[in-house]
Amino acid sequence: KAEDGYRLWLRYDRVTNSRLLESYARQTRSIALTGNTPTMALAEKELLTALSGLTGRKPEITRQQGATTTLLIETASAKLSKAELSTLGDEGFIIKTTGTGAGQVLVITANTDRGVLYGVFHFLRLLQTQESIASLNIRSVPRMKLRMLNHWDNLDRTVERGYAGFSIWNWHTLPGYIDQRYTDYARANASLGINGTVLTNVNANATVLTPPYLQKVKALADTYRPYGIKVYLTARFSAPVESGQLPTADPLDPRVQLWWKNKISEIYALVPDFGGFLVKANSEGQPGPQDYHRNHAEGANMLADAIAPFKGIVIWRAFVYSAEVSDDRHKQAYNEFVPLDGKFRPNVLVQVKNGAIDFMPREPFHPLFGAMPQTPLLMEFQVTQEYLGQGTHLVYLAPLFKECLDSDTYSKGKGSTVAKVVDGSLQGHALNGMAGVANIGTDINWTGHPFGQANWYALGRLAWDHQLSAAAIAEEWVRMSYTNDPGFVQEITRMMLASRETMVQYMNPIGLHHIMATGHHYGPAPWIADLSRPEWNPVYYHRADSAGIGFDRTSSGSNALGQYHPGAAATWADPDTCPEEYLLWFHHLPWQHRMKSGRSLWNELCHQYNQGVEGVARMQETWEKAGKKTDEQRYRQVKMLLNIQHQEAKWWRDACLLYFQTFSRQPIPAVYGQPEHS
Ligand code: GCW
Repeated sequence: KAEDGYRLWLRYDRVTNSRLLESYARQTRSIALTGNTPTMALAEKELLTALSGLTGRKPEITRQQGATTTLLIETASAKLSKAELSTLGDEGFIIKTTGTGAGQVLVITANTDRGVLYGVFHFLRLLQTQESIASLNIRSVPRMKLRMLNHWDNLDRTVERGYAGFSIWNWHTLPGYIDQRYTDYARANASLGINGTVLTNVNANATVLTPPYLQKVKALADTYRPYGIKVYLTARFSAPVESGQLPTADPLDPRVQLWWKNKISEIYALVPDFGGFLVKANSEGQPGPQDYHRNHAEGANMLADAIAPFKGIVIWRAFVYSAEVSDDRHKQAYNEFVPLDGKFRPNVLVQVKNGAIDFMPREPFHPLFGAMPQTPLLMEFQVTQEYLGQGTHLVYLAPLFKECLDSDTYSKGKGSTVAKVVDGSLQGHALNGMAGVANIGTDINWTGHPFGQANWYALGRLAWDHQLSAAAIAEEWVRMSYTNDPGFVQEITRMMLASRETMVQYMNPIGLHHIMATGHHYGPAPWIADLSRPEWNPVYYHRADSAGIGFDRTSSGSNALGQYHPGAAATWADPDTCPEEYLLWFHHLPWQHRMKSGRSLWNELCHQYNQGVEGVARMQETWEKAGKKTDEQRYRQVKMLLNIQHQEAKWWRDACLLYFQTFSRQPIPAVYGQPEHS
């Protein structure tokens, strides 16, 4: 069955529990779905497909509630009080059992059709995960306004840091041809509540802003609109120059301002609900306002003013570091952006990566969170596993996302979590959100690694509700994507939850970071030292020498720690209180440093690396046992990938330990396993 991976978590396989099957069939026997907008039509179609699969019976769907209606789906249902509806906003929904006896009806309602569609997907999830629907009273409102995917997709269909084939958007056949995959992509996103997508790479040139490409963008926007998904584009700052029309892109030049105004009107004429722009400026060689001695706020505000009349927004990335600044790369974004707090227009958000370096296996939260109270900060997570084993390693990322979201910035006292910064509640920002750099491509299963789908899923679920636990999300995903078999669910959920820590252990234990090979960022290369820019060299980050290892970021070193609120920094500042997972991130410590385990730092490093390898071996065992309960195709795929992961975990361990041993000059304790190639 070639489609095993293609159906994602929307498989809708027959419910195996006969008692539940019976109750689901009864409750969905007669559906009234009022309204016939495109969005309601999608809800209807999804219900038909899903219920036919789940219950084996095609439900009867009418336009009006009748005496026999068991499930009523309508916008602003009179079955609910105005007061109940008033708390739902534009996107929240209610699923509620109303009435009694023969008059009992299950109602799915919201203030908008979009909200109803989200409610329908939620309802279907209950069936897919085999929850009781006998008596429901669910109210769900997204905690964040912008729930987005960022695609680093180029118009030639290559995907920067994409490991699942090519870009799903075939710009050549657009706008005339709408691939089925475009709509399945939208369904999958809508099922999670994702409501925005940036179609183009932050490093892309300005071609997408030319008239022929805007026609193609329009075709995609038209396709996504009924699913509640808005389209955004990256805006290359030098576009006015690249277009050949102006000699400058200086944001304070009236010709430049006019150019953008015109361009934006042109876009809105085609896409009236266009979301706005995502901009990477003055970072890694991209053009930006600083080329004209203007700051980031001046650049962002110019675009913001031009797009404001259309209610569009500008998302300005804070991922900046430059060769000219010799200071710790960790500090650069903070140094550039904090002084600009309060200077951005109200329709600008600053998008901040979860950590200050770059999507490492483990990073402390970015010091900008909590440090720009007057500016809405949008979270940028990476779903694609650039530094995390890419498309071959099984790494479930919800624990990483949660670790960051749950971190306490202390910016307004204890409990000022990153989640509260990005959901806007801490500082009262109505504009707020979370984005994930997508891992989606043309691969038949969308994400390359079958378990990569779980990371797309988790990103969407957490953007909707960051209070969900990583375990709950994994469990849902496993049930929907594989089976409700309790043993399988338990074992595979456990495997997923451990996978991120295992990856940290075999790649970057104890706070090590950025020791991947330069360029592709895949395997280990802590020895690289000769690249032109110091901060591209792994040796810059681990700083191993005969005395010890780690990056001193305390006041005796780069003092990146000084950028955090004292409440957060206090425990990190002292090696004795610093959680060991961040130890070498903040401290350079002697090889003999005593760890909590009683081991020396060197021995602990050996231990951790080896634990990582053993962790993968355990994943292999789990999959071997439980994996047979799934289809042959995915069983074999994951098995082969785990074999590679095991080999590569050993590669990481052996390469890193043999290299670091040249400094520590100590034996690798036999009990932790000798590197195979020593
Ligand atoms: O993680 C790094 C990547 C670049 C990427 C950059 C960014 C899109 O290695 O490929 O460029 O970050 O986030 O801008």
